[in-house]
Amino acid sequence: MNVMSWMLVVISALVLSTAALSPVMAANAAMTTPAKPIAVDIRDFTFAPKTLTVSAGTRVVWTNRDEEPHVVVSAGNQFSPSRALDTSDSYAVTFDHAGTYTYYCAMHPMMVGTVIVK
Ligand SMILES: [Cu+2]
Repeated sequence: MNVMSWMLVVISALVLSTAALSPVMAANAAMTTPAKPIAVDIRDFTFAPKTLTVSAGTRVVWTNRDEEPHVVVSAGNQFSPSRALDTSDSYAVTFDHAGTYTYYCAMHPMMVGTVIVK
């Protein structure tokens, strides 16, 4: 085996091993550390923030800061509705799948919010 053909063997071995490793590397890159819960306040008859963008797997926690009860309801029935939340009550949903989740308050349907899951 001369030097040139030996070089070709080394190069093709490198290319093959890189190709074999890349799916593993892609999988590692896609893995994210568990996200911390994200808070949405219900205050003055609005959801704050009104639109929230989170990564998949994030837990979103709504807390009612008003004196009036509120109910968090998914517009497309994509997650279970909360019970009536009294002052300081919380409701949490973990969003495992990418998508756009619009929700509203069952008692005040003009109160609308959106969770965008990437
Ligand atoms: Cu309400």
